[in-house]
Amino acid sequence: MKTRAAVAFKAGTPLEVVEVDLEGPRAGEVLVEIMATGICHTDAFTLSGDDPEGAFPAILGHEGAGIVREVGPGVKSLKPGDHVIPLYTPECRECNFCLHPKTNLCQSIRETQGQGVMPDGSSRFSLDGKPILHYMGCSTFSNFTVLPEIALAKVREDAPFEKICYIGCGVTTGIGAVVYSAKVEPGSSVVVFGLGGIGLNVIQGARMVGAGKIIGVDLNPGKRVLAEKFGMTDFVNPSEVGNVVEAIQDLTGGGADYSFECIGNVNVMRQALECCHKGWGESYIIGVAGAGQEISTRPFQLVTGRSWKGVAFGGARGRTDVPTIVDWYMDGKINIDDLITHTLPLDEINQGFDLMHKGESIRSVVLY
Ligand code: NAD
Ligand code: AHE
Ligand code: ZN
Repeated sequence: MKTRAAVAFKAGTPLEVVEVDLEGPRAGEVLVEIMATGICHTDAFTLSGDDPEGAFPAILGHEGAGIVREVGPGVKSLKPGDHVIPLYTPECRECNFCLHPKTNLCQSIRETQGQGVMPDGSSRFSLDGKPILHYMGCSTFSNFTVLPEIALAKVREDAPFEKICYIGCGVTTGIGAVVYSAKVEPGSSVVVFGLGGIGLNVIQGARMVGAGKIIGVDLNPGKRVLAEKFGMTDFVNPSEVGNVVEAIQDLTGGGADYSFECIGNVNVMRQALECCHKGWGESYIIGVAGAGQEISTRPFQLVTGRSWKGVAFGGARGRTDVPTIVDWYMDGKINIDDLITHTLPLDEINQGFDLMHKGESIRSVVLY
């Protein structure tokens, strides 16, 4: 079939909306009509050329929601008409990662996914007979896409696609880091570095579990009002304080119980670790840093009881946890609507990237 898609032909250039060819689902695969997709900073990161796994030409996008249109041989858990959210972290429920209680990082198809192809090693997308690569196993910047069955969470049919697409990455990444990974206790102090599409979800996750102080750190003072609405109790602008770590130690009586880095800046990652409380503070890296970047600190920071951790997709097991997060939204337990600041047609997708780079959006959502 033919489908409209925004193609990244090479790093550092805008996406081009063209009609591409899409082959139908093979064994264990599912054809999905994407109804809406968010634009995450990670899409911009890969498009910039900083992603060591970035390969082109590719169809980016990994934060979508849609409807199953066709299933390949052997697919049992899904049927045409089902509403689904694509999962860049799949859940096969069989690999040694899925069977381990301490991780959500299913590895059953990770290698081919990183190469931009389906598990059998080939791409379903092409243009003029030449293959175009998949991205993060999702490629939600295409109106129709093909995914493995294990990379789709079936969700309730009364949930609006244009809102729940954000659960495909940002919402789950932020709230999940608090709830599933850090397991933040009521009354804890939490610091969130970067108040964008991920950080604001960390903030609402912290409020949801009853954290005490919730400190937001951002260079953009324009993020303050929305962060307060989502539960931030204190704001630190690094350009207004001499030393960010000391400012947080002062606000928390010696250091934070938990910190989350939601930027992808290795210098900020160090601050996020060092602002944690001696003896027990835990720092979680969520932000994705470019090729060649490395983190550093004095080992004494760890010897004295701070822990440095990291998390992908909020520690969520997608097929199990994503339907629950959709319920949280539908029951009014979490706020997604106020974080979706812009909606755009596919033809204007590059404007969504511009808004992100200018710091004017939280999430832009493309509606097909
Ligand atoms: P975003 O652009 O919406 O937000 C980033 C925020 O950081 C902005 O508010 C910006 O003003 C602020 N900022 C930038 N530099 C800063 C600095 N030096 N000090 C303080 N604030 C600063 O991005 P996003 O969509 O929220 O994504 C954030 C990061 O998380 C990205 O690196 C993205 O790739 C990553 N990410 C990781 C996962 C995961 O599973 N680990 C999932 C999604 C996104
Ligand atoms: N490809 C990059 C790493 C990118 C990365 O860390 N991606 C996160 C999700 S970001 C979503 O917006 C992730 O899932 N990581 C775990 C994994 O298996 O990729 C690189 O550095 O090579
Ligand atoms: Zn993302």
